[in-house]
Amino acid sequence: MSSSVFDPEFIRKDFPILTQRVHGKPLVYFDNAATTQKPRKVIDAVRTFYETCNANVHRGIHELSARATEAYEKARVKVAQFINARQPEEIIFTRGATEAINLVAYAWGLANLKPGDVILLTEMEHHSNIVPWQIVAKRTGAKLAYVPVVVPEGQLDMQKLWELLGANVRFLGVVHVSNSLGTINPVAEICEKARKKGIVTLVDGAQSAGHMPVDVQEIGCDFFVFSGHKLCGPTGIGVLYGRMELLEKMPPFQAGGEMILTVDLYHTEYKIPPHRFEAGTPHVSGAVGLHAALDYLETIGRENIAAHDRALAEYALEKLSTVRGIKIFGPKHGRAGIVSFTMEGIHPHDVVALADHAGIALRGGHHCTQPLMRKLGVEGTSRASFYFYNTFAEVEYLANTLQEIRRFFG
Ligand code: 7TS
Repeated sequence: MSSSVFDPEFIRKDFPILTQRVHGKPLVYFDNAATTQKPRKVIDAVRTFYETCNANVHRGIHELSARATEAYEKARVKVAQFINARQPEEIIFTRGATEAINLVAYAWGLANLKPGDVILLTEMEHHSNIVPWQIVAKRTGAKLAYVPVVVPEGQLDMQKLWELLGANVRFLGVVHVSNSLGTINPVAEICEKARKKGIVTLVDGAQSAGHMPVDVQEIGCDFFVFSGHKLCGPTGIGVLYGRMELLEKMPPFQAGGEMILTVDLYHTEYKIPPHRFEAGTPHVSGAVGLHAALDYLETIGRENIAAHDRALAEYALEKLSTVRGIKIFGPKHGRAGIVSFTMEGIHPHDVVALADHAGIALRGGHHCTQPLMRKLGVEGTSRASFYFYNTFAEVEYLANTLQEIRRFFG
Protein backbone atom coordinates (compact mmCIF):
# COMPACT_ATOMS: atom_id res chain seq x y z
CA MET A 1 0.00 0.00 0.00
CA SER A 2 1.56 3.33 -1.00
CA SER A 3 1.20 6.54 0.99
CA SER A 4 -1.22 7.95 -1.58
CA VAL A 5 -3.79 5.26 -0.77
CA PHE A 6 -3.28 5.05 2.99
CA ASP A 7 -6.83 4.69 4.26
CA PRO A 8 -7.56 3.51 7.80
CA GLU A 9 -11.18 2.74 6.93
CA PHE A 10 -9.94 0.29 4.31
CA ILE A 11 -7.16 -1.11 6.51
CA ARG A 12 -9.61 -1.79 9.36
CA LYS A 13 -11.20 -4.53 7.27
CA ASP A 14 -8.03 -6.59 7.84
CA PHE A 15 -8.78 -6.73 11.59
CA PRO A 16 -11.69 -9.06 12.47
CA ILE A 17 -11.86 -7.87 16.10
CA LEU A 18 -12.53 -4.25 15.14
CA THR A 19 -15.96 -4.93 13.66
CA GLN A 20 -17.56 -5.81 16.98
CA ARG A 21 -19.69 -3.75 19.32
CA VAL A 22 -18.87 -3.25 22.99
CA HIS A 23 -21.73 -2.36 25.38
CA GLY A 24 -23.85 -1.88 22.26
CA LYS A 25 -21.43 0.68 20.74
CA PRO A 26 -18.90 0.23 17.92
CA LEU A 27 -15.56 -0.69 19.47
CA VAL A 28 -13.06 2.17 19.53
CA TYR A 29 -9.74 0.55 20.40
CA PHE A 30 -7.39 3.16 21.88
CA ASP A 31 -5.21 0.87 24.02
CA ASN A 32 -2.56 0.15 21.44
CA ALA A 33 0.36 1.01 23.71
CA ALA A 34 -0.71 -1.95 25.86
CA THR A 35 -1.20 -4.29 22.92
CA THR A 36 -2.25 -4.01 19.29
CA GLN A 37 -4.91 -5.94 17.41
CA LYS A 38 -4.04 -8.67 14.91
CA PRO A 39 -4.74 -8.63 11.20
CA ARG A 40 -6.17 -11.72 9.51
CA LYS A 41 -2.79 -12.36 7.84
CA VAL A 42 -1.14 -12.91 11.24
CA ILE A 43 -3.98 -15.06 12.58
CA ASP A 44 -3.90 -17.14 9.36
CA ALA A 45 -0.10 -17.54 9.46
CA VAL A 46 -0.27 -18.97 13.00
CA ARG A 47 -3.15 -21.29 12.08
CA THR A 48 -1.43 -22.47 8.90
CA PHE A 49 1.73 -23.20 10.87
CA TYR A 50 -0.17 -25.44 13.28
CA GLU A 51 -2.12 -27.06 10.47
CA THR A 52 0.83 -27.79 8.20
CA CYS A 53 4.29 -27.51 9.85
CA ASN A 54 4.00 -27.92 13.61
CA ALA A 55 7.02 -29.68 15.13
CA ASN A 56 9.89 -28.81 17.40
CA VAL A 57 12.82 -26.94 15.87
CA HIS A 58 16.53 -27.71 15.47
CA ARG A 59 15.98 -31.31 16.65
CA GLY A 60 14.25 -33.79 14.38
CA ILE A 61 15.46 -34.75 10.96
CA HIS A 62 11.91 -35.44 9.90
CA GLU A 63 10.09 -33.29 7.36
CA LEU A 64 7.85 -31.36 9.74
CA SER A 65 10.76 -30.47 12.00
CA ALA A 66 12.68 -29.23 8.99
CA ARG A 67 9.72 -27.05 7.97
CA ALA A 68 9.28 -25.66 11.47
CA THR A 69 13.00 -24.89 11.76
CA GLU A 70 12.99 -23.18 8.39
CA ALA A 71 9.96 -21.06 9.33
CA TYR A 72 11.54 -20.12 12.67
CA GLU A 73 14.89 -19.14 11.15
CA LYS A 74 13.19 -17.26 8.31
CA ALA A 75 11.41 -15.19 10.94
CA ARG A 76 14.81 -14.31 12.40
CA VAL A 77 16.03 -13.17 8.98
CA LYS A 78 12.88 -11.06 8.60
CA VAL A 79 13.37 -9.36 11.97
CA ALA A 80 17.00 -8.60 11.09
CA GLN A 81 15.89 -6.95 7.84
CA PHE A 82 13.07 -5.08 9.57
CA ILE A 83 15.42 -3.26 11.95
CA ASN A 84 18.49 -3.44 9.69
CA ALA A 85 20.70 -5.61 11.91
CA ARG A 86 24.00 -6.58 10.28
CA GLN A 87 23.20 -10.29 10.47
CA PRO A 88 20.31 -12.54 11.59
CA GLU A 89 22.54 -13.99 14.33
CA GLU A 90 22.19 -10.65 16.13
CA ILE A 91 18.48 -11.37 16.65
CA ILE A 92 17.44 -13.34 19.73
CA PHE A 93 13.85 -14.35 20.24
CA THR A 94 12.50 -13.68 23.73
CA ARG A 95 9.05 -13.58 25.34
CA GLY A 96 8.91 -9.84 24.84
CA ALA A 97 10.65 -6.55 25.57
CA THR A 98 10.67 -7.31 29.29
CA GLU A 99 12.49 -10.62 28.92
CA ALA A 100 14.90 -9.04 26.41
CA ILE A 101 15.90 -6.35 28.93
CA ASN A 102 16.24 -8.98 31.67
CA LEU A 103 18.49 -10.99 29.36
CA VAL A 104 20.82 -7.99 28.94
CA ALA A 105 20.70 -7.17 32.66
CA TYR A 106 21.53 -10.70 33.77
CA ALA A 107 23.86 -11.86 30.99
CA TRP A 108 25.70 -8.61 30.25
CA GLY A 109 25.11 -6.65 33.47
CA LEU A 110 26.08 -9.27 36.05
CA ALA A 111 29.20 -10.20 34.06
CA ASN A 112 30.42 -6.67 33.36
CA LEU A 113 29.37 -4.28 36.12
CA LYS A 114 31.32 -3.74 39.31
CA PRO A 115 31.26 -1.46 42.37
CA GLY A 116 31.63 2.18 41.35
CA ASP A 117 30.14 1.70 37.87
CA VAL A 118 27.08 3.74 37.02
CA ILE A 119 23.94 2.42 35.31
CA LEU A 120 22.30 5.45 33.72
CA LEU A 121 18.56 5.32 33.01
CA THR A 122 15.90 7.99 32.53
CA GLU A 123 12.95 9.02 34.66
CA MET A 124 10.57 8.09 31.84
CA GLU A 125 11.52 4.40 31.64
CA HIS A 126 8.91 1.67 31.86
CA HIS A 127 9.34 -0.43 35.01
CA SER A 128 10.80 -3.17 32.82
CA ASN A 129 13.84 -0.97 32.17
CA ILE A 130 14.24 0.02 35.83
CA VAL A 131 13.57 -2.98 38.06
CA PRO A 132 16.05 -5.43 36.42
CA TRP A 133 18.77 -2.79 36.77
CA GLN A 134 17.96 -2.27 40.45
CA ILE A 135 18.49 -5.99 40.99
CA VAL A 136 21.73 -5.97 38.99
CA ALA A 137 22.93 -2.86 40.85
CA LYS A 138 22.35 -4.61 44.19
CA ARG A 139 24.21 -7.72 43.06
CA THR A 140 27.20 -5.96 41.47
CA GLY A 141 27.60 -2.86 43.64
CA ALA A 142 27.01 -0.59 40.63
CA LYS A 143 25.05 2.62 41.21
CA LEU A 144 21.88 3.83 39.50
CA ALA A 145 21.51 7.36 38.13
CA TYR A 146 18.63 8.94 36.24
CA VAL A 147 18.33 11.54 33.50
CA PRO A 148 15.57 13.90 34.68
CA VAL A 149 12.39 14.56 32.73
CA VAL A 150 11.54 18.23 32.27
CA VAL A 151 7.99 19.02 33.43
CA PRO A 152 5.57 19.98 31.92
CA GLU A 153 7.20 19.48 28.50
CA GLY A 154 7.74 15.79 29.19
CA GLN A 155 11.12 15.65 27.52
CA LEU A 156 14.51 14.47 28.72
CA ASP A 157 16.75 17.16 30.15
CA MET A 158 19.38 16.84 27.41
CA GLN A 159 21.85 19.22 29.05
CA LYS A 160 21.75 17.11 32.19
CA LEU A 161 22.04 13.94 30.12
CA TRP A 162 25.31 15.13 28.54
CA GLU A 163 26.62 16.10 31.99
CA LEU A 164 25.69 12.71 33.42
CA LEU A 165 27.63 10.82 30.74
CA GLY A 166 30.61 10.84 33.06
CA ALA A 167 33.58 8.59 33.41
CA ASN A 168 31.91 5.97 35.59
CA VAL A 169 28.87 5.35 33.39
CA ARG A 170 29.16 1.85 31.94
CA PHE A 171 25.59 1.39 30.71
CA LEU A 172 22.83 3.64 29.43
CA GLY A 173 19.24 2.46 29.01
CA VAL A 174 16.77 4.77 27.29
CA VAL A 175 13.23 4.42 26.03
CA HIS A 176 12.77 5.32 22.34
CA VAL A 177 9.12 6.40 22.68
CA SER A 178 7.59 6.97 26.10
CA ASN A 179 4.51 4.78 26.65
CA SER A 180 3.06 7.36 29.04
CA LEU A 181 3.90 10.67 27.34
CA GLY A 182 4.40 9.86 23.66
CA THR A 183 7.77 11.64 23.78
CA ILE A 184 10.13 10.55 21.00
CA ASN A 185 13.69 10.59 22.33
CA PRO A 186 16.67 11.46 20.08
CA VAL A 187 18.21 8.03 20.58
CA ALA A 188 20.73 8.22 17.70
CA GLU A 189 22.26 11.39 19.11
CA ILE A 190 22.27 9.94 22.63
CA CYS A 191 23.87 6.65 21.54
CA GLU A 192 26.51 8.45 19.48
CA LYS A 193 27.65 10.51 22.47
CA ALA A 194 27.53 7.46 24.75
CA ARG A 195 29.51 5.33 22.30
CA LYS A 196 32.29 7.90 22.19
CA LYS A 197 32.67 7.40 25.94
CA GLY A 198 32.65 3.61 25.64
CA ILE A 199 29.22 3.30 27.27
CA VAL A 200 27.08 0.29 26.36
CA THR A 201 23.60 1.37 25.23
CA LEU A 202 20.16 -0.25 25.24
CA VAL A 203 17.20 1.32 23.48
CA ASP A 204 13.74 0.18 24.57
CA GLY A 205 11.82 0.12 21.29
CA ALA A 206 8.58 -1.37 22.67
CA GLN A 207 6.61 1.69 21.51
CA SER A 208 8.65 2.56 18.43
CA ALA A 209 9.44 -0.60 16.47
CA GLY A 210 5.94 -0.92 15.01
CA HIS A 211 5.29 2.79 14.67
CA MET A 212 8.18 4.28 12.72
CA PRO A 213 11.12 3.18 10.59
CA VAL A 214 13.79 1.74 12.89
CA ASP A 215 17.38 1.16 11.81
CA VAL A 216 19.56 -0.14 14.64
CA GLN A 217 22.76 0.68 12.76
CA GLU A 218 21.64 4.25 12.25
CA ILE A 219 20.64 4.50 15.92
CA GLY A 220 24.02 3.03 16.79
CA CYS A 221 22.84 1.24 19.94
CA ASP A 222 24.36 -1.95 21.32
CA PHE A 223 21.00 -3.46 22.25
CA PHE A 224 17.47 -2.81 21.02
CA VAL A 225 14.37 -4.56 22.36
CA PHE A 226 10.73 -4.85 21.36
CA SER A 227 7.61 -7.00 21.74
CA GLY A 228 5.74 -8.71 18.91
CA HIS A 229 2.30 -8.09 20.38
CA LYS A 230 2.72 -4.30 20.20
CA LEU A 231 3.16 -4.43 16.42
CA CYS A 232 0.32 -6.69 15.27
CA GLY A 233 2.13 -9.92 16.18
CA PRO A 234 1.23 -12.60 18.73
CA THR A 235 1.82 -12.31 22.46
CA GLY A 236 4.73 -14.22 23.98
CA ILE A 237 7.27 -13.40 21.28
CA GLY A 238 9.72 -10.51 21.37
CA VAL A 239 13.14 -9.54 20.19
CA LEU A 240 16.54 -8.68 21.55
CA TYR A 241 18.89 -7.20 18.99
CA GLY A 242 22.47 -7.20 20.22
CA ARG A 243 25.67 -6.22 18.50
CA MET A 244 27.54 -9.47 17.78
CA GLU A 245 30.72 -8.13 19.37
CA LEU A 246 28.90 -7.98 22.72
CA LEU A 247 26.73 -11.09 22.31
CA GLU A 248 29.77 -13.25 21.61
CA LYS A 249 31.27 -12.36 24.97
CA MET A 250 28.09 -12.76 27.01
CA PRO A 251 27.40 -15.83 29.16
CA PRO A 252 23.98 -17.54 28.85
CA PHE A 253 20.88 -16.04 30.46
CA GLN A 254 18.88 -19.25 30.83
CA ALA A 255 20.27 -22.75 30.40
CA GLY A 256 18.92 -26.06 29.14
CA GLY A 257 18.23 -27.65 25.78
CA GLU A 258 18.88 -25.94 22.45
CA MET A 259 21.68 -23.71 23.75
CA ILE A 260 24.43 -26.32 24.13
CA LEU A 261 27.10 -27.94 21.96
CA THR A 262 28.13 -30.69 24.37
CA VAL A 263 27.18 -31.49 27.94
CA ASP A 264 28.88 -33.79 30.34
CA LEU A 265 28.04 -34.19 34.00
CA TYR A 266 30.25 -31.32 35.16
CA HIS A 267 30.82 -29.10 32.16
CA THR A 268 28.92 -27.67 29.19
CA GLU A 269 30.02 -26.00 26.00
CA TYR A 270 27.52 -23.44 24.74
CA LYS A 271 26.45 -22.65 21.22
CA ILE A 272 27.37 -19.34 19.67
CA PRO A 273 24.72 -16.57 19.51
CA PRO A 274 21.83 -16.43 18.92
CA HIS A 275 21.14 -20.00 20.07
CA ARG A 276 23.22 -19.60 23.22
CA PHE A 277 20.45 -17.29 24.45
CA GLU A 278 17.44 -19.38 23.42
CA ALA A 279 17.22 -22.20 25.95
CA GLY A 280 14.37 -24.67 25.62
CA THR A 281 11.65 -25.00 23.01
CA PRO A 282 11.10 -21.56 21.55
CA HIS A 283 7.77 -19.94 20.66
CA VAL A 284 7.91 -21.16 17.06
CA SER A 285 4.34 -20.20 16.10
CA GLY A 286 4.93 -16.82 17.72
CA ALA A 287 7.97 -16.22 15.53
CA VAL A 288 5.92 -17.26 12.49
CA GLY A 289 3.16 -14.85 13.47
CA LEU A 290 5.72 -12.10 14.08
CA HIS A 291 7.15 -12.68 10.61
CA ALA A 292 3.67 -12.25 9.13
CA ALA A 293 3.12 -9.10 11.21
CA LEU A 294 6.35 -7.50 9.97
CA ASP A 295 5.46 -8.35 6.37
CA TYR A 296 2.05 -6.81 6.94
CA LEU A 297 3.46 -3.62 8.49
CA GLU A 298 5.74 -3.21 5.50
CA THR A 299 2.75 -3.27 3.16
CA ILE A 300 1.21 -0.46 5.22
CA GLY A 301 4.52 1.41 5.38
CA ARG A 302 6.16 2.57 8.59
CA GLU A 303 6.46 6.15 7.33
CA ASN A 304 2.69 6.09 6.78
CA ILE A 305 2.11 4.69 10.26
CA ALA A 306 4.30 7.36 11.88
CA ALA A 307 2.56 10.15 9.94
CA HIS A 308 -0.91 8.83 10.83
CA ASP A 309 0.00 8.42 14.55
CA ARG A 310 1.29 11.99 14.60
CA ALA A 311 -1.78 13.38 12.83
CA LEU A 312 -4.16 11.56 15.20
CA ALA A 313 -2.19 12.78 18.23
CA GLU A 314 -2.30 16.39 17.01
CA TYR A 315 -6.02 16.11 16.32
CA ALA A 316 -6.54 14.59 19.79
CA LEU A 317 -4.60 17.43 21.45
CA GLU A 318 -6.77 19.96 19.64
CA LYS A 319 -10.10 18.25 20.35
CA LEU A 320 -9.42 17.09 23.91
CA SER A 321 -8.10 20.47 25.02
CA THR A 322 -11.64 21.89 24.58
CA VAL A 323 -12.88 19.70 27.47
CA ARG A 324 -13.12 21.73 30.67
CA GLY A 325 -10.65 20.76 33.40
CA ILE A 326 -8.61 18.44 31.19
CA LYS A 327 -4.83 18.39 31.53
CA ILE A 328 -2.79 16.78 28.78
CA PHE A 329 0.73 15.56 29.50
CA GLY A 330 3.73 15.34 27.19
CA PRO A 331 5.16 17.34 24.30
CA LYS A 332 2.93 19.74 22.36
CA HIS A 333 4.49 18.85 19.01
CA GLY A 334 6.28 15.93 17.39
CA ARG A 335 4.87 13.27 19.67
CA ALA A 336 3.95 9.69 18.92
CA GLY A 337 0.32 8.56 18.92
CA ILE A 338 -0.01 8.47 22.69
CA VAL A 339 -2.06 11.01 24.67
CA SER A 340 -2.16 10.89 28.48
CA PHE A 341 -4.51 13.18 30.38
CA THR A 342 -6.27 13.81 33.65
CA MET A 343 -9.70 15.33 34.23
CA GLU A 344 -10.00 17.58 37.25
CA GLY A 345 -11.98 15.94 40.04
CA ILE A 346 -12.44 12.61 38.23
CA HIS A 347 -10.30 9.57 38.94
CA PRO A 348 -8.62 8.09 35.81
CA HIS A 349 -10.30 4.75 36.54
CA ASP A 350 -13.73 6.44 36.42
CA VAL A 351 -12.83 8.10 33.11
CA VAL A 352 -11.77 4.74 31.68
CA ALA A 353 -14.85 2.91 33.04
CA LEU A 354 -17.25 5.49 31.59
CA ALA A 355 -15.39 5.54 28.27
CA ASP A 356 -15.71 1.75 28.22
CA HIS A 357 -19.49 2.10 28.46
CA ALA A 358 -19.27 4.19 25.31
CA GLY A 359 -17.31 1.39 23.60
CA ILE A 360 -13.92 3.11 23.95
CA ALA A 361 -10.93 1.13 25.25
CA LEU A 362 -8.54 3.44 27.15
CA ARG A 363 -6.03 2.64 29.84
CA GLY A 364 -6.00 4.28 33.25
CA GLY A 365 -3.32 4.16 35.91
CA HIS A 366 0.44 4.58 36.16
CA HIS A 367 1.19 2.67 32.93
CA CYS A 368 4.13 0.92 34.66
CA THR A 369 5.90 4.26 34.99
CA GLN A 370 5.41 5.13 38.66
CA PRO A 371 8.58 7.26 38.94
CA LEU A 372 7.40 9.33 35.96
CA MET A 373 3.91 9.75 37.45
CA ARG A 374 5.49 10.98 40.69
CA LYS A 375 7.51 13.49 38.66
CA LEU A 376 4.32 14.67 36.92
CA GLY A 377 2.68 15.00 40.34
CA VAL A 378 -0.15 12.56 39.61
CA GLU A 379 -1.07 9.07 40.72
CA GLY A 380 -2.03 8.09 37.24
CA THR A 381 -3.54 9.28 33.98
CA SER A 382 -6.05 8.15 31.40
CA ARG A 383 -4.33 7.26 28.16
CA ALA A 384 -5.46 7.00 24.56
CA SER A 385 -2.91 5.32 22.30
CA PHE A 386 -3.41 5.06 18.56
CA TYR A 387 -2.44 2.85 15.64
CA PHE A 388 -2.86 3.00 11.90
CA TYR A 389 -6.36 1.46 11.98
CA ASN A 390 -7.72 4.30 14.14
CA THR A 391 -9.61 7.16 12.55
CA PHE A 392 -10.14 10.87 13.10
CA ALA A 393 -13.85 10.15 13.64
CA GLU A 394 -12.91 7.89 16.56
CA VAL A 395 -10.83 10.67 18.11
CA GLU A 396 -13.75 13.05 17.73
CA TYR A 397 -16.01 10.48 19.38
CA LEU A 398 -13.55 10.26 22.28
CA ALA A 399 -13.59 14.04 22.70
CA ASN A 400 -17.41 14.08 22.67
CA THR A 401 -17.52 11.22 25.19
CA LEU A 402 -15.13 13.08 27.50
CA GLN A 403 -17.39 16.16 27.24
CA GLU A 404 -20.30 13.97 28.37
CA ILE A 405 -18.25 12.53 31.24
CA ARG A 406 -17.41 16.11 32.25
CA ARG A 407 -21.12 17.04 32.23
CA PHE A 408 -21.97 13.88 34.20
CA PHE A 409 -19.54 14.85 36.96
CA GLY A 410 -20.61 18.51 36.82
N1 7TS B 1 8.87 -0.84 27.48
C1 7TS B 1 7.89 0.03 27.15
C2 7TS B 1 8.23 1.41 26.73
C3 7TS B 1 6.56 -0.39 27.20
O1 7TS B 1 5.60 0.47 26.87
C4 7TS B 1 6.26 -1.71 27.62
C5 7TS B 1 4.85 -2.17 27.78
C6 7TS B 1 7.32 -2.55 27.90
C7 7TS B 1 8.60 -2.08 27.84
C8 7TS B 1 7.11 -4.00 28.28
O2 7TS B 1 6.60 -4.71 27.21
P1 7TS B 1 6.17 -6.24 27.39
O3 7TS B 1 5.56 -6.60 26.09
O4 7TS B 1 7.39 -7.01 27.70
O5 7TS B 1 5.17 -6.26 28.52
N2 7TS B 1 3.91 -1.15 27.97
C9 7TS B 1 2.62 -1.28 28.30
C10 7TS B 1 1.75 -0.20 28.41
O6 7TS B 1 2.06 0.97 28.18
N3 7TS B 1 0.54 -0.65 28.79
O7 7TS B 1 0.61 -1.97 28.93
C11 7TS B 1 1.89 -2.38 28.64
